[in-house]
Amino acid sequence: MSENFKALTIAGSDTSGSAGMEADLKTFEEMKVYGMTALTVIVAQNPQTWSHDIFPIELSTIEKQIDTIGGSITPDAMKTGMLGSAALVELVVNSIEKYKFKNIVIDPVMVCKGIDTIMVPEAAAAIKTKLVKYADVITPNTLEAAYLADIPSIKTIDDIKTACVKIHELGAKNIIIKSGSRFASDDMSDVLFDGHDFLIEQKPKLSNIYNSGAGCSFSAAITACLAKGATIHDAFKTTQAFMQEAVVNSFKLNKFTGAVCHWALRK
Ligand code: PXL
Repeated sequence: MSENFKALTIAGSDTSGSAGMEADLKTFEEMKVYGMTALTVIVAQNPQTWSHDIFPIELSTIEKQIDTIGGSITPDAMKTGMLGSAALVELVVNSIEKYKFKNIVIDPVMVCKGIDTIMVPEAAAAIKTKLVKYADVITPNTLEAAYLADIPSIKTIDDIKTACVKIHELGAKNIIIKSGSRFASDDMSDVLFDGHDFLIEQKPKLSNIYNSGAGCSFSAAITACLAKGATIHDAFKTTQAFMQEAVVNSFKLNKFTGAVCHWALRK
């Protein structure tokens, strides 16, 4: 009989289903990992403009959810997504200490698609100064990585490498920076830095695709792999293959957005 692995996500709900805890749970399921959630915010989109409204869940309610899991179930891995306040970041830090969570993946959600400025500066600052040091893996995009590394911008692979080293100095064990489509070149690159070596995955930029939820799904896939006992290098490779198919098979949801296809490898 195979073992049943379990993972927790402390994340927000994206009502449209492409990002946030919806993406995390779909990814966990595809990777045969049992998913659990502590919900932090609810994001609702305006159907006429697709502007995002964010409705925070009360801190004490989030604490109760984390206690449900930490106090009675031992997750094999956990990840964080949208943490909307410095107080919530502190709660997550305290919970990691209290429940000795392991295989911790920090997706430092600070920006959302279409909004390229740091959404909640006090939460971003708390992530940088208090949470990053607990990360077994941290998975920023280039905007989040530039913020964490305190460099003006990230435009090249060399910039990514510099940011990786600086974020490693903040205490994160492994850093994966995803250039996504923000690079000016025809390629996109994901870079893993394990504190010693860089592993660079370069691939051509795809056209006619949707990538909403790609960041959340990526970090969830890494989390699922770690829950099953994979090394960081194997987790990185498995996640690349999973995300490639998910993005190639992405589909339109409405006139504003589309979603990556979590079940693409089963098609
Ligand atoms: O992709 C970042 C993200 C994370 N979490 C939630 C979101 C979004 C983007 O919309 O809604 C809940």
